[in-house]
Amino acid sequence: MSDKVRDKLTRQARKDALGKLAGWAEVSGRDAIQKKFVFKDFNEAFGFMTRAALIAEKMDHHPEWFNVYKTVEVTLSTHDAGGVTGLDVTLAEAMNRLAGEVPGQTSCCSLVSSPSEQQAIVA
Ligand code: H2B
Repeated sequence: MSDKVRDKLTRQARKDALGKLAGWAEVSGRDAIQKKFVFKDFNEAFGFMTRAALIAEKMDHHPEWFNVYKTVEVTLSTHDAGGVTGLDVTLAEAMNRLAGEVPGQTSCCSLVSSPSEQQAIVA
């Protein structure tokens, strides 16, 4: 069964999605997107990772990430699809919300768990 959120985005769809994702950029030489989050201190960085991990696990979609002190470098790609899909865009949006980078939104999201319509919903 085809599951649209797990379908690889076209180059144009990826570009359009990135236009709405503050701070995210394409990875050169790889079909993936990345962002470097910089927090106030380690406590905030690790708190972000903990909250993001819970969302990732609910989505069954997991980030590649690297933490040093207050920075978290995140790379998102759907390994099963070999590139960026709707799942990566949804997780990137959720991470931006968690990091407080979407104005007017302090809380994060609940997840619709039906696989065909997995998406973050602002709480
Ligand atoms: N995370 C990411 N980023 N890409 C995947 O393809 C992926 C995943 N696949 N998390 C999931 C787990 C898959 O291995 C399990 C079996 O659903």
